[in-house]
Amino acid sequence: MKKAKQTNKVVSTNKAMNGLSKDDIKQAVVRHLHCTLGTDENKANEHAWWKAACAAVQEQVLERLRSTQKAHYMNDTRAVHYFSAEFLMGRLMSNNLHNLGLYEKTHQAMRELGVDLTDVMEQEPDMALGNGGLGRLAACFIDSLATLDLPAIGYGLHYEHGLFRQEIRSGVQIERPDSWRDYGNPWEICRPESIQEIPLYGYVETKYGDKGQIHKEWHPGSIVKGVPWDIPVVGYGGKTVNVLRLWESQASDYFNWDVFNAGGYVDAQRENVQAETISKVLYPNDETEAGKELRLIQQYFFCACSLKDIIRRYKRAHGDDWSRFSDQVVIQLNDTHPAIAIPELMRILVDRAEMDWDSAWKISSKTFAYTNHTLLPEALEKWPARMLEKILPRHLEIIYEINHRFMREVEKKWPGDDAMKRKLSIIEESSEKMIRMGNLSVIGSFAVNGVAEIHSRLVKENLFPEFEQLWPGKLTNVTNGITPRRWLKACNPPLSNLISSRIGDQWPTDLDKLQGLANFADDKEFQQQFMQIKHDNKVRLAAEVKTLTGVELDPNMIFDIQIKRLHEYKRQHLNLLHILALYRRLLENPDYDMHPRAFLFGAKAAPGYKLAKDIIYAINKVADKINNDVRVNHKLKVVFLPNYRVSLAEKMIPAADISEQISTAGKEASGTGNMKLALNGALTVGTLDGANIEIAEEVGDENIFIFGLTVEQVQKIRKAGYNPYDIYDNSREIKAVLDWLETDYFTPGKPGELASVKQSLLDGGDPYLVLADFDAYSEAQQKADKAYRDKSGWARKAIINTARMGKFTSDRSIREYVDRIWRLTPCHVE
Ligand code: NBG
Repeated sequence: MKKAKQTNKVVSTNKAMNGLSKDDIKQAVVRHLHCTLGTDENKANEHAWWKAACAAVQEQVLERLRSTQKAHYMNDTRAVHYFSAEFLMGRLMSNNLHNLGLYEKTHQAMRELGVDLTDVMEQEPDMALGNGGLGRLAACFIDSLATLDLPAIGYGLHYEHGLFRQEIRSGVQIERPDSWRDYGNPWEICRPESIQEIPLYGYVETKYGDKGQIHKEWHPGSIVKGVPWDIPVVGYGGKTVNVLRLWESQASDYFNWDVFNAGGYVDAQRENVQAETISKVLYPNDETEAGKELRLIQQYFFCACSLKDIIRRYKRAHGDDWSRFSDQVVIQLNDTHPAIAIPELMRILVDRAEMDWDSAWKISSKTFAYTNHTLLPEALEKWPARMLEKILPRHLEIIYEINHRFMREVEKKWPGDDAMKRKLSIIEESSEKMIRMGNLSVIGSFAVNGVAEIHSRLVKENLFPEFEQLWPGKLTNVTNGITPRRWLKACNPPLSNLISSRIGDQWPTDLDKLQGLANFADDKEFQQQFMQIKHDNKVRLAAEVKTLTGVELDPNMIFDIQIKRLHEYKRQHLNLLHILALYRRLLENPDYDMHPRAFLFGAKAAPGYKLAKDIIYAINKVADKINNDVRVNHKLKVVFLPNYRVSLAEKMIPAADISEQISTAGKEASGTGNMKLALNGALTVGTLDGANIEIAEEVGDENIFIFGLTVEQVQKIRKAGYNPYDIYDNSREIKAVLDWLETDYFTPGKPGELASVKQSLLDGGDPYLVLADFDAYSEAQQKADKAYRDKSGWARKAIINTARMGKFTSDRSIREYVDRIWRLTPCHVE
C-alpha cells in the first residue's frame, strides 16, 4: 500500500478543544445523561453524573485520537511500543480534563448543573493495574510520550481485577478483590476487529525440506483469544492522543484437531489453564518473583498479542518486506516481565517468515531494549525449563539456540573460561534447570538501562559486569521521572496556581522553569502564601484521615509521610522504631522538646509476605496506643491510611511536610514517590539511595536531611560480618524499644503479637541494617524537627525543593530514551 509521505512539521492549535465553551460542555453532559445513561438531571446520582461527564470528555478525546492515528499512519512513523505487565493509571478524569485544558470550564459547567466536579470525580475507581513504582512509571511515561507528540503505544494486560483493595480490620491487612470495571469503564474501547489468537502448550514437530533443511512446526495444544481494549492517553495540550492497548483473554472456539488426532486432546485440555483466567488478576507481588505458571502464561499472552498487533500494522505499510522492521519498531521491555517477547519474535521470523537465523537475530536484537528496575535477587525472574517446555515448547528450543550462539561469543572473548560461561549463560544448571530472564533480556536487547545513576552503576558493577565488558556502552542510565501534570498541576491546584502567578504557566511542559521560584525563596509574602497552601492541604488531608480512620490530626503538626509498598528494604519498621523511641522519650520526659508530629503511612503488603503484614499490624497497634494516650497525643500521632493507591497519593502528597525515603543504600533502584513529594514542597529525610542522591544534588545539602550508611559502607559492614546484637546490647534506647514490642503494651493481653518484628532485626540478622542506621536516622529527624521550628527557614527550604525538581519530569526521562535509545521524531498532529 502506497501512502502520501508528509513532513512532520504541521502544528496547529486544537480548535475543538479551545473552541469548546462552558455551555457546550453543559449540553454534552446533559445529552449523555439523557441519551447514554437514560436518566435526567433530577434523577441522576453522582455516579451517573460522573459517567455522563466522562462521556462528554471522551467525545473530545476520541476526535483527537482519530487525528493522531491518521497522522501517524500518513507519516509512517517509527514508534516505541512500551511492553509492561503493569500500568498503574489511577483515575483518568481529572488528568484528562487538565491535559485537554478543560478543567476550569468543566468545573463551572458542572457547578451550573448543580453538581460539584470534585465529588463527581470521587466516583471514578482507580485503574490499579500495577503494584507500585514500576507500573506508575509506565503510566507517567505514556503521559510524557503523548505530551511530547511521540508515536507510542503502551501494551499490557487488561486485568479484570487490579491490585487488591486493602482493608484494615483490628490492625490486620485484609485483601479484597478490586473490581474497577464492575460498572463499566467509560474510558476504554473494545476493538474486536483486532482480536488475536494465541497458541499455548502442545509439541514441536521437526520437518525436513527436500534439500534437507530443517523446519520446526509448533502444534499448540490450545488457543486463547486476545481481545484488545484501548484506553486513550491524552497528551498535555490535547494534541496527541496515543493509546494504551490492554489484552483480555477469552476462550477461543478453536478446536485443535492436530492434538486431538494425536491422542493428546484430553491431556492437553487437562493441562490447560482456563483461557479466561489468564487476564483475571494482577499478581500482587512487588519485586518478588512468584514463579507461577499462570504468570508466565500472562506474560507470553500479552507479548504474543502485542507482537502480532505490531506486525499486522507493519505489514499493512510494508507488506512482507521485513528489512525496515527495526527502523519502524522499537520495543521497550519494562523489566524482564515481557522478555518472552524476544524468543516470540524470533519464532515468528524463523518459523513463520522462514528467515535464516542470523537475519532474524539481526532484526530482533535491533528491536528490543530493556529496563532493569531492581537488583533484589528475589525479583530476578527465572523460569524452570520444564515449565517453559510444557507451555511454550518451541520458545524453549529458541532460547537454547540463542544461548548456544551466545556461548560461542563468550568463548571467543574468554577462551576456555567455563566459570564465565556458567555465569553468563541464559540457562542456570542448578538442581532444576532454570531460564534466567535477565540474561536473556540483556543478550536480546540493543540497550539496557537502569533507572537512577547509582542503580545503573550497580547494574554495571555488580549485576552484569561481564556484559559491560563484552558490549561496552550497551548498559546505560536513564533516571526516572514523574509527570508534573498529574503530580503537581492536577493534584495540587492551589500550589499550581500560585506557581503560575509567579513564573507563568509554561512549567507543566518545561519543568526547569520552576527554577524561577528560587527567586522568591526569601520573599516573605511568597513564603507565607506557599506555606498557607501547604496548611490548607493539610487541613483537607486531616479531614480525609478523620473520615477514613476516625483519628483527628492537628494541621499544625508536622505531617511526616511514608507512602510506598511495604517492604523490609524500604524500612517502614525503621520509621516505626523511631516513633517508639519518641513515644518513650515523651513518657520518660513529658517536656521532651519536639515539635508535634503526625506520622502517616500508606502501604500494601504482598498477601504472602508475612513479615510485611506483621509490620502493618505493628504500625496499627502502636498507632492505637499512641493516639489514645493523652500523655503524648498532643505531640505525637500515628496514622495508617488503608488502601493506599494513586488517588490517595494525590491527596497525601500535597499535604506532606516530610517525605520518608529511608531504604537501605543500594536497594531502592530509584524511587519516584521521593520526586512527587519534593515537587510538592516536602523535605526529604532519606538515605543515599536511588534517586535520593540526585534529588540531594539538585536541592543542595541544606535542603534535605540525608543520613545513614552509603552503599560502600553497607558492603563493608556486610563483609566484616554484621551482628545486630552488638547494637542492641549497646544502645539503651534500641534495646528498650525492641523489648517493648515483645510485651503486651500495644496488644493488651496478647504479648508477643509484635515479636516477629523484633525477631527479624535480631535473630533474623537484620538483613536491611535497620539497627545500624537507627541512630543516624534519629539524628536526622532531630535536625528536621529543629529546622521546622524556623518557619521562614523551612518555607525557604520547601520552596527550593519545588524549584529544583525540574530534572525529575518524566519528559526529561523520555527525551533521554528518545535521543539515546529509541531515536524517535515527534509527529505533530493537526
Ligand atoms: C521499582 C523500584 C523503584 C523504581 C521503580 C521504577 C520494581 C521491580 N522496581 O525504586 O523498586 O522507582 O521500579 O523504576 O518494581
